[in-house]
Amino acid sequence: MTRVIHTGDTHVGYQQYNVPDRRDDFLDAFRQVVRDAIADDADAVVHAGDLFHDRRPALADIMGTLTVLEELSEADIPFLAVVGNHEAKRDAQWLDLYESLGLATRLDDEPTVISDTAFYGLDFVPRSQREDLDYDFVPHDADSAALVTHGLFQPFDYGDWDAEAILSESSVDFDAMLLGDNHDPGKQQVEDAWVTYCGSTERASASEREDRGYNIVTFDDEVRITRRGLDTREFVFVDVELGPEEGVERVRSRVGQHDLEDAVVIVSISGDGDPVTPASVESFALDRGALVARVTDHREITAEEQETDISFADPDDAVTERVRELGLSEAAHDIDETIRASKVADANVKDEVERHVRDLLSKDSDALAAGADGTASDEADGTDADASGDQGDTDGGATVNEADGTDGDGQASVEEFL
Ligand SMILES: [Mn+2]
Repeated sequence: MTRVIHTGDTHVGYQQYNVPDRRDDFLDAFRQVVRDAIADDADAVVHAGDLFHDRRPALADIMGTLTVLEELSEADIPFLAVVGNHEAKRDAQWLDLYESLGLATRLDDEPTVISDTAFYGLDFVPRSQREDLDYDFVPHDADSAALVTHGLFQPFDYGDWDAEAILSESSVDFDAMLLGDNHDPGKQQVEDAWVTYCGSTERASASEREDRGYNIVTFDDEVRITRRGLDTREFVFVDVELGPEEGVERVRSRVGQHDLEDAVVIVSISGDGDPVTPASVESFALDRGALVARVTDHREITAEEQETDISFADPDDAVTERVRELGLSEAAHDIDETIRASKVADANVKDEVERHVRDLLSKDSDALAAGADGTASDEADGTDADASGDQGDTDGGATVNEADGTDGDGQASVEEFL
């Protein structure tokens, strides 16, 4: 019997919302996984990619991760990993550094046998290069075998890489595929194998509402997958649907019903009612001890109301308002978020947008068509393509121009980023 912890998408070094505490949170979550493995005396920790958020992690992140891996190593528990899309470099990987220090094993097409299970690895492979893969693995004589890899796999939603095809083409019979990339955990049976995502260990975006955790995978006569939760930063999600004539007071009162101390507060406004200045809700939450507060207003506000509502107290708010006026598709909004907001590190923006656009277009060739509610498409034509280097820019005027670069009225303008 072999019992391993399957984790991934730890995104160490991600300073989410530009708050240093959040950067610590991502390392803390990874440390928790490792300490659980030690407490449980797991046979190994298997990491399915995106150990780091950025392919150029800061020295503090490299050192912090080193310290965590040393703890694991002192407990004689192997760390087996593959390279994800966030951290992949063209030449040597950070994982190789840890491997050279005896702290990690980079899984590949040769078996790494732990107890009576053979583990293999396949790093993230960009879609354009997948046709060249032959899924040829060196044979093993262990009782069970698992493939650890990173990508969006069918049969899960949004998959663009077919797990069933990999299982049938592989020269080794795998009992399980241990996956990273999709931050939502899940498991499905494909033919005779279990295909499972462990999920991220901290919320890397506000869409990751469910509690975070990891998988415990046991290889015996059969494969068993259970989950264990992690104690991560508190997120408070407040979804407010405003009725006619309701406004900021209603939003504040809903937000005020929660314990906000040290929490990340994510407020989502929909429905009807009066204009609400996000900054007024955000400062309300911060006054009550929130670490971070973010407000998204999903209502359609007319241009007339908009003019009286824009506050330049915070240029980011003004940009958010302006971007909403542009009538972008959901897809273009996503891309704007990638480029302009702090979610993706500067160095990764170009690749992330490229990957995202490819994914979107492969699913729906109209994905980047302008949203139906566009009111300002004329102004949207200034396609400044230099946004990727300028995320830190706090000059309101300049940032508004950069936001135009993601204009959804043209695939053409988006393609300038590629
Ligand atoms: Mn990830």
